[in-house]
Amino acid sequence: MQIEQYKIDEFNQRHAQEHTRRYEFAASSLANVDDVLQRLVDFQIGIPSWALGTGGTRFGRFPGGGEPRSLEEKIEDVGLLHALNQSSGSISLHIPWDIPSDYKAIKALAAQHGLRFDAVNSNTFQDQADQSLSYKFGSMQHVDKAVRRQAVEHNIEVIRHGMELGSDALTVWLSDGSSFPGQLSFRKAFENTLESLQEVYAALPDDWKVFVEYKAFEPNFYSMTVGDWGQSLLLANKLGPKAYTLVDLGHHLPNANIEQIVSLLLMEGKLGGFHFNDSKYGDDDLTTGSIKPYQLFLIFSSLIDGMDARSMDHATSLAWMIDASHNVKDPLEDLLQSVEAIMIAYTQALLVDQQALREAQQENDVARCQEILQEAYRTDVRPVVAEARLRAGAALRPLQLFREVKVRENLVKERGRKTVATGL
Ligand code: RM4
Ligand code: MN
Ligand code: MN
Repeated sequence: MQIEQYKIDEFNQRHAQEHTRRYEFAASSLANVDDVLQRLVDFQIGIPSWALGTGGTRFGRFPGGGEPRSLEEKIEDVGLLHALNQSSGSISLHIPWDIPSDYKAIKALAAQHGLRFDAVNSNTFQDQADQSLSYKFGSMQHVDKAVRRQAVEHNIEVIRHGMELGSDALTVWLSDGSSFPGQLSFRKAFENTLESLQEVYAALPDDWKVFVEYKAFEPNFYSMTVGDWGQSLLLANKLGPKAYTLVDLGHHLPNANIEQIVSLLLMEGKLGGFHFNDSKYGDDDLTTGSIKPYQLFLIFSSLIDGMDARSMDHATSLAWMIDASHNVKDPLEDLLQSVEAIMIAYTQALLVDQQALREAQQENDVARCQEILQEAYRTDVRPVVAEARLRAGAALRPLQLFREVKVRENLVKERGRKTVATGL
């Protein structure tokens, strides 16, 4: 299915009057609205190929129908999102779930939808049917060198696929760790992991980055070998200038101060990318901004402060990606909501008067500091985000148009009710 531009324009026409009224009001209190709008148009979020179908929990899975059956259909789905919001301009692939059979054709299809390939992900947290050695007791940390070698070779193969598609980063998330005290030597596990990552690092093309993603728990519940940002940063520093830490919002222990973490990673020049999602308890992989929107805003505020301090381009210096799992919502609707929440938080963070904040900090004016942040957070920027979409040729209200043109119904008709996407 494709959404023709005239349908988007027609929809926008119908909502133009109301939008203009709301936008003019919002814009009247913004000093630099054109700059904000341009930043929003430029800001693109990577969509995870593994989250285009229904996820599930260990108790069950409730497929919704019309899920993408192939990499081509996954690209088509991201193309639909991008047509609706013009903010989902890339797709992040997971190997071996998404092995391309014809690179040229896949690249052409992505280009046709205005998409590029974001970081490619390796998978050594599952055993594949044709795999000779098991990852039951870890991959890069494994006590057996042959298992580690297999994990390294897989990562090098992932880099090769990525190179063919024009990606320029590899994300490594390891489920390695232990579930019981005494099961492994923390030091040995870390050293083995470092050695394996060094072998992968040696195979990285010059203009590539490797992102080391950390996670505090699950599937191992006593220790995770890359369990927090300290361990990831340690690895990234030892690996070299092409290695960075990747922050997944759901991978922290409860109440972790993520805005402080990103601030220090940026200070060290070692923040590489992001996996957006939201959670109440653990790695819940819920819609971004659905549970803790204020935290999301604070993270963005910290990011902007840190990026500006190093003169980093907001849109291109970090890899902005979503990592989610959809159990009760339509995956595409959920992703539209996540992108919207990210754009809102980014816009609000752009409104923070950083200069005034620094001054208030210098004077230890705690109340004023809070006022400055909350002034921005409590601004309704939705019309500004909508205006940026309008200027980019997208829909004023992506989710509403998604329903009006019956995207899901059409996908079910085309693909069937009982399709299962590879991925989570
Ligand atoms: C993990 C982690 C990784 C993702 C897998 C599927 O929890 O977040 O980023 O690749 O899930
Ligand atoms: Mn992740
Ligand atoms: Mn995760």
